[in-house]
Amino acid sequence: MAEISVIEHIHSMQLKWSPTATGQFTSLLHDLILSAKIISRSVTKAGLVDILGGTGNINVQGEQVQKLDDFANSVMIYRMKNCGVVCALGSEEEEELVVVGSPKERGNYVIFFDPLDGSSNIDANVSIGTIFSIYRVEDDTELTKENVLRKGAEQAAAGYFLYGPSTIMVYSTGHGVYGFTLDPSVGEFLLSHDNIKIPENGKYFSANLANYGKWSEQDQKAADSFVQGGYSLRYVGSLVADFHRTLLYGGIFSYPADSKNAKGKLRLLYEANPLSFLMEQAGGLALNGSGDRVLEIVPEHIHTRTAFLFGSKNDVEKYRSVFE
Ligand code: P6P
Repeated sequence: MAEISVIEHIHSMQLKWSPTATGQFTSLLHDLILSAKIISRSVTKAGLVDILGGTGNINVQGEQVQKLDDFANSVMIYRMKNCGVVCALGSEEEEELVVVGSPKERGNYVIFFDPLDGSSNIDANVSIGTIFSIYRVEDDTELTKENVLRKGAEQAAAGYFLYGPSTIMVYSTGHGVYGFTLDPSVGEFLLSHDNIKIPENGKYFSANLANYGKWSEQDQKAADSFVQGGYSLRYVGSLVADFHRTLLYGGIFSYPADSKNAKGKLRLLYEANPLSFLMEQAGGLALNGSGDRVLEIVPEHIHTRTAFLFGSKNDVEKYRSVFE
C-alpha cells in the first residue's frame, strides 16, 4: 500500500467531496494528530516515568482520575485552544463546555473528546484510546445550547486513536472509514486500513457479564442467545479497544442500561456518537436501549449518557429481535 499520510488522505477526500474546503479542518486534524503523538509517547513509556497511577482526584463522572488522564486532557485542551479553528470544546474530564476565542475571532469547529478512554486499564498496560467528535458551525455563530449540543448525525467528522501494540488512528468525514498506523521511524500515521467495512456477521459477543443480574429481562435473553449460540466472549473494558476489534472482526458489543445506570453508562457526545458515526459508515448498526439510532439522540448536556449496542448488522438485529 502506498505510504499515504492522514493529511494527504484528507486532502484527497476534500478534492473529491469538499472542493471549497478552506484548510481549517486540515489544521484541526493536524493538531489532533500531534496531540495523539504526544499522548502515545507518554503512554508508551508510562512505566518508566512517574505518570502511572491516580491523581487522588475524582472527575465529574465520579471516576478516579489517573495521572495519564490529566496529562492527555491538558494536551488536548492546549492544542485545541491554540489550533485557531475551534470555537468550543467539551471533554470527559471537564464539567462544563470550554468556549474558545471571542465572538469576533472564533473558528468554525466544535470538538468533543474523551482524552484517554479506558484509563482504569492504564497501569495494566491494556490498550486505551482517545475518541473525538467534530461539528462545524457557520461563521460568526453565537454559540447556543442548540448549535453546540447537536445530534450525532450532524457530525462533520469522528474518530479515535488506539494506543495498543501499535498506535492507530481511525476516522471518517462521512465518506467511509479509514485507518492509519503510526510509523515511529518517520513519525507519521500512514494508511493501513483502506475503506473499512464491518463483516455482516461476527463470532464475538462483547459485554460486561458481571452486570447481567442488573440488566432487563430482554437484555438478559438477548445476551443468552449469543452466549449459548456459539459466540466467543471478548471484553477488554476499554471501549476503543472493544470497538476496534468489533469493527475489524465483526460481532456485537452491548452496554445496556441497568439498575445502577438507568440511562446507560457510556457518554453520548464523546463515546457513543463518534463511534456510532464510524460504525454506520462501515456498514454496521449503532443503537440505544430503545432500538433507535444513537445518531438521532438530541443531547441534554455534554455528559449525557446512553445505553449502547453496536456491531455487525445481522448480529445487532438478532439481539434486538427479542424486544419485538
Ligand atoms: P465497566 C472505561 O472507563 C469506559 O468508559 C469504557 O472505556 C468501557 O467500555 C467501560 O467504561 C467499561 O465499563 O463497567 O465494564 O468497567
